[in-house]
This record gives sequence, structure tokens and C-alpha cells, in this order.
Amino acid sequence: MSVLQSLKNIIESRGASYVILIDPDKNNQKSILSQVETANCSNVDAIFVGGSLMMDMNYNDRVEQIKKLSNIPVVLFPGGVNQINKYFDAVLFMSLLSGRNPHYLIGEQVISAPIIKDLKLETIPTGYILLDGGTVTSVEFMSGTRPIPMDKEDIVASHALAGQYLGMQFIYLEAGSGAEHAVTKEIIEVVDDTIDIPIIVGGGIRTPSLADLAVKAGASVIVTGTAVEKNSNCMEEFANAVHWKG
Ligand code: 1GP
Repeated sequence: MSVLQSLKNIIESRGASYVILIDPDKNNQKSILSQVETANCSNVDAIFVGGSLMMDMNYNDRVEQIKKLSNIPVVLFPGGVNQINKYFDAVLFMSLLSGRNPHYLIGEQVISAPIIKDLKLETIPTGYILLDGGTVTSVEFMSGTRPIPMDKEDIVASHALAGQYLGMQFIYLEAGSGAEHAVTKEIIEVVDDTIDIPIIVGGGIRTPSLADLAVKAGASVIVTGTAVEKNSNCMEEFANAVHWKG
């Protein structure tokens, strides 16, 4: 079964899906494998792997280790084409819809497409929308794009709808890693009212109650990075908050 279908099945049966984000940077070398081990037994549905930069040459080795140890899908959440390798079960094939930088709208995708084909990786078409979470995030800086202000609900909803009409399978509402403010419930509600495809929400979700709020507002996938990097024992609690059904 494809990763996309397995995520859809979980959304259907459990109400929403819980994903952790692992940054395979060298600074995290020690904690990466214990995070995967904890994820394996904490009802986490998938692991997204990604980061803005690769700070050494061991990135591929770390992804291989993650894949070997994981008993759940390992999905690339790409910071750039150089992060693609054969160890992933799938790649979020994202376009940074909120930006007006052609390189992240279509440039990276053109460069990566033949590599993805060669590796026979599953692609999950995803419209990526960056929102202002109160800090200048790595995504904003590295992509050279401005986030959409969190109070511009119509603008966010219009981007999400454009993503749906372009054939995206998910809309990813991103406040940025370590954001001061997570995506608001108002934004999630408006986007959920506007589109028919599932919404991924990430950035600044520090507590299970914030995850619960996002899911109740209409999020179908919750992604946490910083919170579980700091304390991997909270995964189970996040998973319980996200899996509200059944
Ligand atoms: C994934 O960028 C987020 O969408 C992760 O953000 O590190 O703040 O959880 P946090």
C-alpha cells in the first residue's frame, strides 16, 4: 500500500494522523535513533525527515539508519533536492505556494523529478503554505519568501484552494519549526471549510492540547519536531490527542 493511502486510512479510522519530524543534522546524531525507537512504540503514524541544510556528509547514512530501525513509513520532507536518496518510502513533493520565488514553486521540482523517477520513490503532491508564526524561520530565510500573516484568512484559504485545484493531495499549513505561535484554529477552520483535501499542520505545536485544538479545528495530520526532539517521551500523549476517533 502507498504511504499516501496508509495516511488516508489512518485519517479515516482514527480521525487524524500523527507524524514526527526528525532533522537528520549532525547535532542530532545521538538522539535520532532513540527518537525512532520511541516512535515505533508510541502510535506515531509516520516519520518525516528533513531540515533546511545538510551540515556534513553523513546525511544519507543517518537516513539509512532511520529507515533500518523504523517500522513506520519514513517520508522525505525536503529542504532541497540534495536530500533525496533511496532510503525513503515516499517524498512530499511540495511546492511553496505561499511564496513567489519560482525556484521553490517549480525549480527544485524540475531538478528532482528525474532523480525521484530513477529511485522509483512514491511522490505525495503537497501544497506548502508558510504562515507567520512570530519568528523568522529557516524556511522563510532559505526560500527568500515572505510568510502569510496569520490574520489573513482569506489569502491563506485562496492559496489552499488553488493548491487543491492544481491537484495537490495535501495542503500543509506551516508556522515554521520552533514558531512562537502555531497555526491558529481560525485559519485551520477557514481552510477546512474551503477545501476538500486533508490539511497537514506543523510548526510550534509544543503541547498535546495544541495538537488537540488543531485537530478539532479540522487538521488531518499533525507534525511535531521540536517538542519530541526535546522530550521523546511525549510522543504517546501527542498521538492520543491526535487520534481522537476509535
Ligand atoms: C513541521 O516545521 C514543523 O511542519 C516542525 O515544527 O519543530 O516547531 O514542531 P516544530
